[in-house]
Amino acid sequence: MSKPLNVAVLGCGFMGRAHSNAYSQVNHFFDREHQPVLKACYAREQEKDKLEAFAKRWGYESMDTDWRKLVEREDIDLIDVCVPNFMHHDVVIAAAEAGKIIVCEKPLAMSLAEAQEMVDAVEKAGVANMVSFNYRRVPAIALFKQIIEEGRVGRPFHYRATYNQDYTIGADVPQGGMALWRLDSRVAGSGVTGDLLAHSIDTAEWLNGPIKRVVAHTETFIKQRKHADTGKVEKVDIDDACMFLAIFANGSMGTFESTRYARGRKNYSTMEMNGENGSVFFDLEDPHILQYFKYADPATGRKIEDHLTGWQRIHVTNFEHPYMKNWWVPGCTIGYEHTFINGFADFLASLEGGEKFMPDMRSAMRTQKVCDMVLESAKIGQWVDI
Ligand code: SOE
Repeated sequence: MSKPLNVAVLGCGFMGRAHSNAYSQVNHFFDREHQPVLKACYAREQEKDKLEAFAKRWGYESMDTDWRKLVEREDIDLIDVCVPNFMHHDVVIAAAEAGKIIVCEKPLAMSLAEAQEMVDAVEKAGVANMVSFNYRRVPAIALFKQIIEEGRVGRPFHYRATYNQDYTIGADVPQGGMALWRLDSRVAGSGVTGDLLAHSIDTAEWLNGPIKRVVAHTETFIKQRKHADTGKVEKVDIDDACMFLAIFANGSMGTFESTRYARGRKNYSTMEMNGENGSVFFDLEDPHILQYFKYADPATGRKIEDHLTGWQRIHVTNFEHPYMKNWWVPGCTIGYEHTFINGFADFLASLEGGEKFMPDMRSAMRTQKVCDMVLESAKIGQWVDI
């Protein structure tokens, strides 16, 4: 049985493209009742030409430069929020009040207070919702989770995450405007903490449980930049880099590092966990590989390390690996865009009575809280309890 799911995507930038592609592809690879239909798209009036080209390229039936009109349309079932962060709050609340299913890009909000209002609205309306922390749907990261659940890491001691890029090093890079709104705190909320560490925190708590305490330091290396909208040199208020230490509720210690000033690092997100029975390591710049070090048998705890033991590089493309039976034959890799397709496949399954989709907005609010506490700790220079 097939059921059309009429989608309106708000935003026609990087994420608008990633989501449009995922809606177009999901039914080609996963058996789901819901068939997303690209019904409408939105961008602001200043981007009308770009919106027209976007609508044509992806085959949207209609477009609008007033998002409220799309939220009010009876023939739209799902509102997908891919606009800059400062708009998430108002769009999500209006969409919840209109009874729409909601997909929202990360970070959920500009602050915990905003996130709380959004969660209240979606829970009051009882609408299905997802937040697109897409990296949980990288097969190798899902396998990381499986390995932990199988007891192969055992008692965890350390969790280590980095998320480094290098695209803002130049002093002549402007803040604001289409691609660089992430540098404008009024539009983005924060810098690397909300944009990049939110991903690392989401996966860290998913893999290793809740973070209890943090102590952070942030830095803004270039303190003034020309604003693309006003043409004036203005103060930069976002964090260019952030490092924090974390104590997890399970007693393990964590380090988190993120910067947009790591020359040569483009989308370098890594995570490593070291436990009593073994260790696991993942690097997003090598996304189909998961590294695993086996020390002890999870059933007995007995040492199995011997003269042949070493780090295994698992090529995560077998039918036994998460999501991979829906893709190609073993050995053929998938890429960045597939994480969004895998995510929508899980979300549609949850609409059809399957497992509850995570992270939903309540879960993403938790990540927002950790981000806010990290920034608070950097501000006061002290440990903060979450
Ligand atoms: C920008 O730095 C960015 O596009 C993030 O906003 C995404 O969430 C991340 O996945 C890649 O980098």
